Amino acid sequence: MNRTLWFGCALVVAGVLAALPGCSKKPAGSFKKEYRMQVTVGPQAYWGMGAARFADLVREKTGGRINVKPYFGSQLLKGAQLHSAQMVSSGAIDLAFESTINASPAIPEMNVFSLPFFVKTYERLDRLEQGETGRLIFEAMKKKKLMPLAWGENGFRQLTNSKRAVRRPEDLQGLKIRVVGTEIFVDIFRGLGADPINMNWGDAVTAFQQNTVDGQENPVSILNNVQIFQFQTHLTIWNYVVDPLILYWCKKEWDAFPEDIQSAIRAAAEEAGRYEKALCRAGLDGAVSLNVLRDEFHEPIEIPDPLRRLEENGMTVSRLTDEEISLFEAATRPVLNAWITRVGETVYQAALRDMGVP
Ligand code: X2X
Repeated sequence: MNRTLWFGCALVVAGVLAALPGCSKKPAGSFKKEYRMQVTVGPQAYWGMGAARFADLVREKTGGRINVKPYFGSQLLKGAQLHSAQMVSSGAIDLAFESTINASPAIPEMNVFSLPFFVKTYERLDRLEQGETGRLIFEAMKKKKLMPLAWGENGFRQLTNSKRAVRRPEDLQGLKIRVVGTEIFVDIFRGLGADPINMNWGDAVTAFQQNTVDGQENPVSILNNVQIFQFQTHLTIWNYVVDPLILYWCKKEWDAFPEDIQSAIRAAAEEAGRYEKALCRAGLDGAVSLNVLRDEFHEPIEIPDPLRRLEENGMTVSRLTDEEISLFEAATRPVLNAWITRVGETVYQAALRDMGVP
């Protein structure tokens, strides 16, 4: 067969194969040069380190065929972190390692983690992720053209401010608190008598530095990351909401990957998620996560006791007692009740069952 004829036949065969149902998978070698990943925070935050680890693992496990590049600080969104799910769904961004808060405008079910004083403990959180609740959230994502790959974690969100120790709802009266731009946070802080202000994370960090807000709420890993103690010295540990992360990919793009690529990426996501979670929990769950980091990842951690580090840097830490928590719980009960319908009764009931709450 001469060369031209051979080439022509090969083209015809390739065309027929491509037209066959089930043959729409991308052939090896036709991947994008770079898959862009949205990440809200910077590379030094544990969340950012998890994103970088995922990119490394994907490269390693796909033999360099898939190149994921994290874009930190919501660069791809010009700071607008709440648009992440929508952008990944449309394929404008390939993937995200994103907070369930930031994805909640697209997936309202994710607000189950932001119901005030609902989840409270790591044990309950793990049950939600591994149970029916997690499954329902993943299903809701797929319907919105997002392919969930693994859970990560930002953590339980704690309150800091520059004015006074907050131990009771009345201590929050009139404090100007930066919150993420989703409605449930405004409802919670208004309900507690504070003055909540929506801001994207990049603007929030500037607001802390310039002292244009009195306080904010974020997990301790983020507090250490932005050295909040330089600007605000009162910390309230109250676990009032939890902030899991999910690593997700544009579903349309995902479905076109060959199976070996899908399983390599999934394995990378699971490993990176487990690593990132351990970083965020280290020193906050007894020895559990410190041991995971040491035994599985062989990595010493720089801050083995994140709360002590905040205290050593001048913060006063108010660890609320159960009685104190119950005052906040009562004060935010109307918000919780109002948001059950927004989360959806099915997910809410699944969450109660998963957590073993009667
Ligand atoms: O904006 C925040 O507070 C942050 C960084 O925690 C989230 O992305 C939800």
